[in-house]
Amino acid sequence: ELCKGVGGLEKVVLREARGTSAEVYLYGAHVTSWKNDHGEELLFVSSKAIFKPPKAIRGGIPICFPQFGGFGNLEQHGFARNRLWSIDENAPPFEGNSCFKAFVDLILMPSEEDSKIWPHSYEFRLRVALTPGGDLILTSRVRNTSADGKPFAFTFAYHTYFSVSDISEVRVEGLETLDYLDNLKDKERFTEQGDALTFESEVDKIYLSTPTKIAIIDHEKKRTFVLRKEGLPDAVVWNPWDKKAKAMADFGDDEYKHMLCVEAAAIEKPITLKPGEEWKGRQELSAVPSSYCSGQLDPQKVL
Ligand code: TA6
Repeated sequence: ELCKGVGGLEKVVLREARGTSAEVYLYGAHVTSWKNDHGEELLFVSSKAIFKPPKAIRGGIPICFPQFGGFGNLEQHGFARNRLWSIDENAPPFEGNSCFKAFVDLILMPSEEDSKIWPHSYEFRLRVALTPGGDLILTSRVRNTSADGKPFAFTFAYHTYFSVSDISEVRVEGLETLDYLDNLKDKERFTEQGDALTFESEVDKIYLSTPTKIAIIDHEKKRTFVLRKEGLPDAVVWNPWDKKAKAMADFGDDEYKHMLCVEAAAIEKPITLKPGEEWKGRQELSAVPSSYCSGQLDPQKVL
C-alpha cells in the first residue's frame, strides 16, 4: 500500500501472503527493503542515508540510468535515482510475473529539465514484484518513444546493496576467470583469478560478459543470495572499505563490514534503441539457506 516513508517521501509497501515484504520509494523508484518470511532485512540501507532529494538514498537498489558511474557526461549514475516516479496505473501486462499479486508498476518520463541534459524521449517502466516464494524481481522496460527518428544509447545498473553479516566471511561465485575493468586502476582491464571472490580491501570491479546467475554466500548467516539476470551482461562488485566509508557522509564508518554491492548492469556495450524499440532488463533476487551452495556447487546450477 502507498504510505509516507522517511523524510515524508511516499513509498509503496508490498506484502506477500507468506510474510515476505518489500518497500519502494516513488523517489528514485528506489527499493529500500526486502524482508524474508522471518522479517529479516536482506538489503543494506545506511543508518546515515539521506532521504531528501536531490541526494540518492544510500543503499537498497538505486537505479542507475541513463548512465552508469562516470561512463558519460551526465552526473554520476545518471538521474533516474534522483527523480520522482509515478505509479503506472495502466502498465502493459508483463508476461511471466503477472500471476503474482504483490507488485507495483512505476514509470518515469523525461521532464523539461531532463530533456535539456539528455535530449531523448523515452518511457521507463519498472515493475517491482514479490514472488510467492519470496523472491524479489525488478523488471525494467525502456522504450524509445521519439517521433523524430532519433535512436539513443544508455548504460544501466541495478545498484543492489546486499546486507551481509561480515564482509570478510563473504564469497561470490560465478565471476571467476572473467575479465573485468578495475575502477580503482583507471578502468584498466584484468582477468579474475580462478576461484570464488573474497574480500579484504576496497573493491570496485566491472565484470564483463557475466553468467546469468551469481551467488553471494554469507558464511556466518548460512545464507546465499542468488542473483539471476536477463538483458544485463555485466556485473559490478563494490565495497568501499574503511577509508572510502569514512569519506562518505551518508555512510557509517563501520558499515562497509555489513554490505556488498553486486550490480546487474549493461555498461561495456551501451544499449541502443531505435524509435519504437524497447529494452528489458530483469533481475531476480533469492535468499536461500547456504546448504544448497556450500561453495562446491556451481551457482549456475543452484536452485
Ligand atoms: O557501483 C560502484 C560505484 O560506481 C563506485 O565507484 C562508487 O562510486 C559507488 O558506485 C557509489 O556511487 P554513489 O554515486 O552512489 O555514491
